Amino acid sequence: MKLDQATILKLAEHLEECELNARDTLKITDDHPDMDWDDAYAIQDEIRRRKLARGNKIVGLKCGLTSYAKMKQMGVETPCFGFVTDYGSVPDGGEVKVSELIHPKVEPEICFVLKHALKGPGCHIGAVLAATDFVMPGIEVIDSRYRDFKFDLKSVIADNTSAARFVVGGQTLPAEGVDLRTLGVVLEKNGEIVTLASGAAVLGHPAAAVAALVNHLGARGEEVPAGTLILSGGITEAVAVKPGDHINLRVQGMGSVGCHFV
Ligand code: 0L1
Ligand code: MG
Repeated sequence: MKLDQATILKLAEHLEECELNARDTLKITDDHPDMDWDDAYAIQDEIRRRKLARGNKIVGLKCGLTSYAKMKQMGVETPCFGFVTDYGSVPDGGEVKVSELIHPKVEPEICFVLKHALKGPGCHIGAVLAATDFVMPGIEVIDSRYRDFKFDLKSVIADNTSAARFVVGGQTLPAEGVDLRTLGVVLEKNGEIVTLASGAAVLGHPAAAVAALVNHLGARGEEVPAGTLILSGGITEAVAVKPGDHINLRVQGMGSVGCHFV
């Protein structure tokens, strides 16, 4: 690690205050160009600790930048991992208040709920599918705290991978009942199709993103417990939204899930 503990605490406080007050900032690597990956995750861990200390709950994990479309859109080549919160959970068909966010975008995702714990290293698609209770459609609302979404991967990791809000819904399916690679997803904004793709856009198979998350946490000695909700990452590029927009995600054989931006 390159940063001392005081700097990690200060950066976590700064990024979390930006999140909670919907205020943007410059990427933190501008002032800390030497920070390393461990520093980045240590800042994210401190943000998580602050939320837990405040009484918030961590209700799921997320994989970010797992599709080639997203990597290309953001100019990075490696996935990243974060968490989602109780206050970030929006009911299917519910409202997302844009005034609480900076510059939200939406991503269509396949979400996994585990029936068995998973621990890396060595986790693979087969282990993920065997441990999955069901999969379901989800919309992630991302909201980078960095001005104009201008960042590098370490800054994004520290900023809890732009996590803001999420909606899960539609129909759940057992993972063995569906080929997640050929699964078609269609994202609509105000009734018009804005982007579409199939599950294989996520690292060849959405379960590969979950395996990567499990291996990442395994390297830190952490297990992913049974019952965990995991967002496997945006299947397409992210789509900007504004007040008045209605977003609907249709996933082949799994119905649809949606939300309104107000
Ligand atoms: O969930 C995601 O793929 C977001 C990762 C962070 C990068 C971004 O804000 O687009
Ligand atoms: Mg995402």
